[in-house]
Amino acid sequence: MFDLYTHATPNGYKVSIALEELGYVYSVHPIYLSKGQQFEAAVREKNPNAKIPILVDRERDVTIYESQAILLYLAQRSGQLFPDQSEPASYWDGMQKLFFASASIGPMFGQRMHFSFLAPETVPYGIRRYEAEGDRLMEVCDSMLSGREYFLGEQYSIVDIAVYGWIKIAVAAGYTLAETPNLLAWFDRVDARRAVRKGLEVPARMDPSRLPRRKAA
Ligand SMILES: N[C@@H](CCC(=O)N[C@@H](CS)C(=O)NCC(=O)O)C(=O)O
Repeated sequence: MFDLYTHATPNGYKVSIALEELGYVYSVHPIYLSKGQQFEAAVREKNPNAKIPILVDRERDVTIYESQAILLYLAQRSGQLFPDQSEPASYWDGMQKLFFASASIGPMFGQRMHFSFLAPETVPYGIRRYEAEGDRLMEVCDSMLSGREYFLGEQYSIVDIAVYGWIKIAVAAGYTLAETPNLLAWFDRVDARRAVRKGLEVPARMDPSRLPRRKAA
């Protein structure tokens, strides 16, 4: 029913986790980023921004990129994992947190991984800036989770899936959640879900040992 173009990355995992949670049948098409396969014409015609994840819903002839848009599509298609528009306060609480995941969590955590682990040169200002912003965002998440099991309250949702992708890679890279106890409890709760474990196997298990050592500023 679905074709998922993905790789073992935070954004890729979000979609495989959601598909597993919803029990949808899907074919996996691994895109090897290190080989530059995201720039091939067949990928660019699905996503002009040349990035994974991309989801094709063959039944409806719909192709979507941007991980939060894909999560919202799956939630609306299934009628699960997100508040209904008939409950405006809950719906917009979910929307603002999805945008927060798109505009803050993904870009800032991505830059932190880049400057602290992957950049070919050591840029102390870049390291300091994104380490501080990453720490600050983990505190923001911690405050959002105060007194709540999940980002939207009692109900697990695509907001949890969107944030989990990046917290998972941060933990795998050696960041601790000890200073953010609400985030730590939430992470353990989400990490233990069967669909999350299965989604993390798609397309292949992440190997954090492949990351270079963390750079000092
Ligand atoms: N905002 C996009 C970001 C997608 C993204 O950056 N994907 C990365 C992998 S996590 C990628 O395809 N990188 C390849 C490249 O930048 O060339 C989303 O949420 O889907």
